[in-house]
Amino acid sequence: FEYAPAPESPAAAGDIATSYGHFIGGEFVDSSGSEALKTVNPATEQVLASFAQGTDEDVDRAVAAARKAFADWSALPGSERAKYLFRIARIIQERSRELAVLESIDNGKPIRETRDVDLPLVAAHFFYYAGWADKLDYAGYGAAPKPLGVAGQVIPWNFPLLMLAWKIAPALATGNTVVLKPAETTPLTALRFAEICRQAGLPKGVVNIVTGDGRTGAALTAHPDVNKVAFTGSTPVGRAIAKQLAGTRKKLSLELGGKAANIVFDDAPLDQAVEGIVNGIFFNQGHVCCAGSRLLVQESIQDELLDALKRRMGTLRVGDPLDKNTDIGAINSAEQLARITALTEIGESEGAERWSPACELPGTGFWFKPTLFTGVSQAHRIAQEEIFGPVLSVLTFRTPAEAVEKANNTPYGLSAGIWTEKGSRILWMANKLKAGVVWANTFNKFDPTSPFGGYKESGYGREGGRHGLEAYLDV
Ligand code: TXE
Repeated sequence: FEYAPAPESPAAAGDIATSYGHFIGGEFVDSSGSEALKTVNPATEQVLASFAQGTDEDVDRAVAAARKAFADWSALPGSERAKYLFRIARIIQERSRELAVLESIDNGKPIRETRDVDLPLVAAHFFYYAGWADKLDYAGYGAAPKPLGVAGQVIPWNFPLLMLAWKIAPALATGNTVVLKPAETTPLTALRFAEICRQAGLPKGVVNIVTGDGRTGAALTAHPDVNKVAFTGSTPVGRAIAKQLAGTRKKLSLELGGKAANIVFDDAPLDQAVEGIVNGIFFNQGHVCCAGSRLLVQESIQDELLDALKRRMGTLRVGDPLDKNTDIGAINSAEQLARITALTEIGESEGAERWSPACELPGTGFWFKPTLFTGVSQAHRIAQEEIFGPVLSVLTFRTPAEAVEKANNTPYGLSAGIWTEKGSRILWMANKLKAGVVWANTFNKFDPTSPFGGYKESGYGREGGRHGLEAYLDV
């Protein structure tokens, strides 16, 4: 592969401070405690910055600031709130190169993705929900739906800024105020977003960012003056939050794990399906809750499809996230790399056959080769558990009914993909699949107008679209 434009410069990420506090009441403030965490560039293992481990007192201050701001913010006409959201969206567009580079170095994902997927979608969510802010009466809820109050939002590390946008844009459009806790391995773009709130002149306290690990997250979700909790992350933590909130009057939405089936029928356009399979599992290193981590292939085309897939996997470039040619970047953390490694070892010990293309991995940093498991049966752990890495488990089926049965046979139900030329089969399958999103002849397509969320242990509530407003309104 010859075409190699110069890699993106880390300097384009702008100034990164050596240490960060929180963003509370419109100001950057120190933590009340002394504990600090570090965020590293997963491609180099170099420390990027240290940041505060939010204490109960910090969370308390942030919730108080959000409460104070709520009265005026919720009383603003929707058209006025919309102006702030439009302004934020435009600043994100103007600063998108800086944000894309910052996201790539803090998260490890390829610049091509942060530049072409994450950042455009982040802006799109603010534009989209800005459009709703003065039209809530038409959202299908009858006259004058009311905001809930202070939203406590906890997000993961796989799409740091995009998850922030999914949470903050609808909350603000509907008149709520926010305390958001980013993940402990990727706090930098959320802290940069705090600067953007200032640049947009957002009233103080409408958005507050408190950093820290799960302890800070638990303090936020448990806070008695939080009215609404929105969480994206692992199923065990989602379950713990649901228990914690039982008996309180807090409204809760959960977006948890997945184990999506990408189902390929013998009449599918194979080249297109191969691209969809590759995009489905290797996009964002497979750190995607809706990743197509199980390939269900119709038995008669198994050999042909797997040959084509292996050839395509052989062309994937793993390495420097800032290289514009890179397809698969760094695994986000040493912990996540250890989880992926452990589950793939279990896959081998359970008898599945493992294959990866020959590829050189950089010496430092956290990396994992694109990996394929064949001979996987439904009972195998690699067919049931979320690996959250670039690892695809292949199963086969003979009939559409068998494909549905296998696709639905996991505790999750977030997404699925179908590849076939038959429109009637797409509709039949989509009805039978227990998944919040079903893609047909494509995969991992996102749009702010479409609701996203899970069935079963993938969670409840929807983000995106008109349905995404519901999570932040009393009707
Ligand atoms: O998730 P956690 P981790 C899955 C994926 C991955 C696994 C572990 O399978 O391998 O989870 O990832 C905060 N109360 N997903 O450990 O712990 C935490 O600080 C409140 C799928 O990173 O769930 C972070 O901000 N908050 C997923 C966020 O929760 C708590 C995305 C997610 O961390 C908390 C991420 C607590 N008790 C992981 N404990 C998806 N659905 O996309 C932790 N947190």
